[in-house]
Amino acid sequence: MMKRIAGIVLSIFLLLPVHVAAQDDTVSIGLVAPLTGDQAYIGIGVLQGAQMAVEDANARGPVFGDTRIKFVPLDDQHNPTQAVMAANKLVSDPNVVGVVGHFNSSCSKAASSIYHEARVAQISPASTNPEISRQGFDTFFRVCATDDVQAPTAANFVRSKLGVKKVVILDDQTTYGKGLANEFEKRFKSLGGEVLRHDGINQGEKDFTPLLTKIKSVRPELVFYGGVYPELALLLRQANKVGFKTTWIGGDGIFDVTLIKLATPALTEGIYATMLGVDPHSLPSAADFVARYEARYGQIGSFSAYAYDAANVLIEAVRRAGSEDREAVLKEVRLTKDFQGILGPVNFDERGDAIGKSVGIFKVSGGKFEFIEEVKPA
Ligand code: ABU
Repeated sequence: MMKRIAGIVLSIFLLLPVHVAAQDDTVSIGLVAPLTGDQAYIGIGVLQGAQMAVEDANARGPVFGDTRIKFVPLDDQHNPTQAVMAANKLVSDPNVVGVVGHFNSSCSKAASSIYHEARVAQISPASTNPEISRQGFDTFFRVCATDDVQAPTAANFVRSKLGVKKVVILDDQTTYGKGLANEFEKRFKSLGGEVLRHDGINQGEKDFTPLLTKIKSVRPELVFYGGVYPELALLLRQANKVGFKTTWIGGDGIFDVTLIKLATPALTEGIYATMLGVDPHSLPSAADFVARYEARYGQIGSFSAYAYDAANVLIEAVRRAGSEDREAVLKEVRLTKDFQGILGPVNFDERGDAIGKSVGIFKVSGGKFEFIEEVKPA
């Protein structure tokens, strides 16, 4: 009998380390955004939002069994080549079941075929170009509105609310910037507006004064900018240098406090931007996240709450799948129904696009983006 008890005790003792090891089991979720370079501020906001979702989930306990979530952030520097390298790195790790990312449409699009081939769910918090979800990849999802909604909203506002007839359009020739600008042009012309010029710039370019001088000479009432904030900050500074004063509007890519810091509050005063919804500060559902984020990091990034929602959709899918099987997780992401995100319910259509997401219009006033109105989807 004593021998039997000793045997049981020994077996329990031998089993213990195995049990402890099982508690260290993880399933990995990737995050890819521009974490270095001139878009790092917005990218780090995305990283921090997703990271908080993972930390919150792990604080609640294992996602299934003894398994907790491991967070694997990678930097794509808003460069599609780097994005593909990051995607290849993530999918080569069999522990990775899903990815929050990327931020830039050009990067999300370039990486999407890698995730598709590897059956890894990709949920972008911010990539708004409509073409990404039209490639037929059942692995792509996003929690934000798309530019075929965002740009017409801007054009309607410019034409009807601001009463502007003659514009110049500038874009940064990226998947996002060009797509947004083209959609704006289409709707603006259909409303009887006139496009005096439509020019392309290059990301990373530093001297826009020759172009701005030409634009100044056609005297537009407004310039629509399709691109991200670093180049717009330079454009505004150099427009001031060449004595070109007009009204500017851009999309969610310019919606970042860094624009105001880089270009100065004075030169950004009165600039309009569309954003993919309302200010999270005004949403009771986002209050807890915003308070915790801002206590820890300072002002919430423009896409931090979107990243939090995207990561939580993915985490919830892993929980429902109860498995590290990529196909099982993917199936659960697809089955997402009325997920209660902090920015509102998340549902996907058959392409993986978010259903029912609105677009907000903001104006820089006193060094801050002030909310003007929300345009709900038709
Ligand atoms: N949607 C804003 C910037 C990210 C992108 O779509 O490229």
